[in-house]
Amino acid sequence: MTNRTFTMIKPDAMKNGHAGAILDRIIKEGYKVKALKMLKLSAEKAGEFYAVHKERPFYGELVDFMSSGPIIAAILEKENAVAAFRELIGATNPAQAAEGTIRKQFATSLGENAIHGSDSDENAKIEGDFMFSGLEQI
Ligand code: 3AN
Repeated sequence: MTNRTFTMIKPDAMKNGHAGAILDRIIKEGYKVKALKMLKLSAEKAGEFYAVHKERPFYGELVDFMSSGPIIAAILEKENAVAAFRELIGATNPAQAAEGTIRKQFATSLGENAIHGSDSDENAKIEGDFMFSGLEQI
């Protein structure tokens, strides 16, 4: 079984110069890139993307952060992509992320945690289609 997940390299990792190392790690872990672009989200678009967290106390902070600078968005393919990629990125809080995970290596805090990974096949599809047109997905 092969499937897809959606990721974003977040503004903190971009600003700290980790984008190349993170993409290299992802590719070395066997993910095939099916869509890729750099963009800067408006606050409105970031708010829409994270609408599920609207009622959470950190929503405003999250929207401000995600629209604070450029990101790299990508759709990735590998067997069992969603679960495998969540394992590769590590826990939401980098202080709790396992050794060898991307967040352990590159994230700075719970709010600024370097990278996003979809939490289900359904959300991977929704998030990928939110960020990429059909023509941009191979
Ligand atoms: P994950 O990104 O590991 O799936 P979610 O979906 O619970 O985590 O949260 C989405 C994003 O919201 C996280 N990547 C993080 O940037 C931010 N976030 C989550 N919990 C907190 C929190 N308690 N305080 C600040 N930001 C948070």
